[in-house]
Amino acid sequence: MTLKLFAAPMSSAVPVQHALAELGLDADIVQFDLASGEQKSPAYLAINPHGVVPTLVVDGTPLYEALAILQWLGDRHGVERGLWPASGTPQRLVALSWSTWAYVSYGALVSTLNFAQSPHADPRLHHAPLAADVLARLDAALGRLDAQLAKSPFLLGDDFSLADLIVASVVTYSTYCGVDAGGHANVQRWLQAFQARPAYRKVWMDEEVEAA
Ligand SMILES: N[C@@H](CCC(=O)N[C@@H](CS)C(=O)NCC(=O)O)C(=O)O
Repeated sequence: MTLKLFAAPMSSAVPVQHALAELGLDADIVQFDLASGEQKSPAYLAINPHGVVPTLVVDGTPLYEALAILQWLGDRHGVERGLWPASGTPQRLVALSWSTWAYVSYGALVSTLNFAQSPHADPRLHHAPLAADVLARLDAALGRLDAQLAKSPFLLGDDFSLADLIVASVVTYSTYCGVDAGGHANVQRWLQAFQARPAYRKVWMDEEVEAA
């Protein structure tokens, strides 16, 4: 199987690079400079019509949307490595529920927060009451995640899985957007375990070197 990943520094492609490293998979990685607009070239739009990264090309077929890529990596390569639950198990349902929650439900709130207050968003869209309301909703969401993590060290039990990678990647990103996870002790403990993983440290250290 050949894998080619279109990525960019400090982007939604980094969790995919982290997952590839956790799985020990080799991929040909093409790093775009998003500021130069390479992702809008006709050649790339023929691969991903949305003109964004990441795209993972699997034996010539493009797969896009970070969540879809990560869930596919779990299905195709994670089960045999003990990093994703087998199809038909209750744990698979837990993995799909939390990973989709992170990108879709929690992620929608983070996007709204960015529109409402991010220095990178159009200031005409800024809205302090909306930002405050969304921050309260995000805090409540983290409270529910905290309750799940009170039951076991990781989302699926005693061992780290790609479900943790997916959810913790989104939660870590949200902390860079202004979400304070400090009031949630189980989330804190779990984020520290996630960020201490050698594959996480390697991928992010490479990112920092590239961005410097
Ligand atoms: N929902 C998409 C979001 C992809 C996305 O917006 N990627 C950004 C980088 S984080 C991008 O490529 N931006 C370039 C652009 O919009 O031109 C996913 O999860 O894959």
